[in-house]
Amino acid sequence: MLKFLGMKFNTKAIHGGQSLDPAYNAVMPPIYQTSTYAQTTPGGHKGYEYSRSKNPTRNALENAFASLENGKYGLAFGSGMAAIDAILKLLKPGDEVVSTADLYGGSYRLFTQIYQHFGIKFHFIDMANASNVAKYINTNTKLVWVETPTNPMLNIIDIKQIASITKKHKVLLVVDNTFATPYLQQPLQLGADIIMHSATKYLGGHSDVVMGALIVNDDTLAEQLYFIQKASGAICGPQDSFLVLRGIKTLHVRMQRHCENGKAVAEFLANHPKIEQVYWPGFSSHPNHQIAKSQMRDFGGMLSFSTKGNNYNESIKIVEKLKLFTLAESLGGVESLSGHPASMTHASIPKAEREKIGIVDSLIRLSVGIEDIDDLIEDLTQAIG
Ligand code: P1T
Repeated sequence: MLKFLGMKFNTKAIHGGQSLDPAYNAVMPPIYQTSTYAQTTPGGHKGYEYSRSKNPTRNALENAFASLENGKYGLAFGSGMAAIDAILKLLKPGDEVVSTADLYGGSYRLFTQIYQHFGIKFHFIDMANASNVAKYINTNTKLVWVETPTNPMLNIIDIKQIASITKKHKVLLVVDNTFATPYLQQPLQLGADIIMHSATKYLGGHSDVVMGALIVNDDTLAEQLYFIQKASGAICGPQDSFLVLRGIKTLHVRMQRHCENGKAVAEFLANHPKIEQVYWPGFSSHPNHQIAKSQMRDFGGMLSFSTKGNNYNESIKIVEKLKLFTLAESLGGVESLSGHPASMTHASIPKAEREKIGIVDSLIRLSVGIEDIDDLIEDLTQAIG
């Protein structure tokens, strides 16, 4: 394995955790499309017994995940939700979780409609002021769930400050790093215990795979999660592992352009007379801009906005008229996407809860891709009118 001290991020994206394939020195890991491995005597061959437990293509990807996040262990799952599900299986009935109120609707749905039924209690709170978290921690609290930037409001949460609270109370801190990616923010370095990704998004980068990832440093925690991965079996296949590994090799180049285009689109919308508000952490007026500046390298390619007077019909007209920004679930691919969180990604959050955190019916979310910025602005101009 290529291991030298101080490998920079851009080099890690291409080489991190990788070694030449032992069979033919293949530069890219082959797609080991096999469920099982011949054993000369019971006990497996070079540690490989059955692909639910271990697969060489998946291992290459898991090593890349660990390397990118400066972590010791990486684990790949069949979706981001499967990765979240594996974390929640560390808990038992009676345990409590403190989570940011503003988060991906699917995470909220898994927490409230599945794990709450197994006796786990969730507190959804505003973490803009990190010290708020301490008020909700008691002897049953096992986990603090942070998404930053949040989906879809682009709120920023101070990871370092929350880590100082979770460490004091011996509670695990999980950071969903999907929006930022390790290019922009590295939560283990800021004190998180577990990093979670929907690798479907920027890590894969091409809207052709659904996948999840976890990265940890602690040996015991890694052992527990590997056990859950194997025992519950929500793994990803070798073909998808290959695709995400290939996507990761251009992560740094794509992210740089996502950030440039995201900034240009945010500024265009902020100056548009038909737009009420633009949510993007790069604005100095963003409530947690200073934290974003200190914990992120740049501000990313995700943003949300509302139309003047919070006009639902106006917003729907815009997403229907957009041509380059395809109306679709998901984000983080090379192509630009638009979404209507209230009826799409966040529909499983009750309307009253949704509106409390700012997901009004006129809110539009954009995943700004890496097309030519002039074409993206032209598309927005014709759609907004
Ligand atoms: O879709 P999946 O790979 O299972 O990942 C779930 C998930 C977890 N965390 C965050 C922050 C996410 O944004 C997602 C998935 N999000 C979308 C599909 C979306 O359009 O927002």
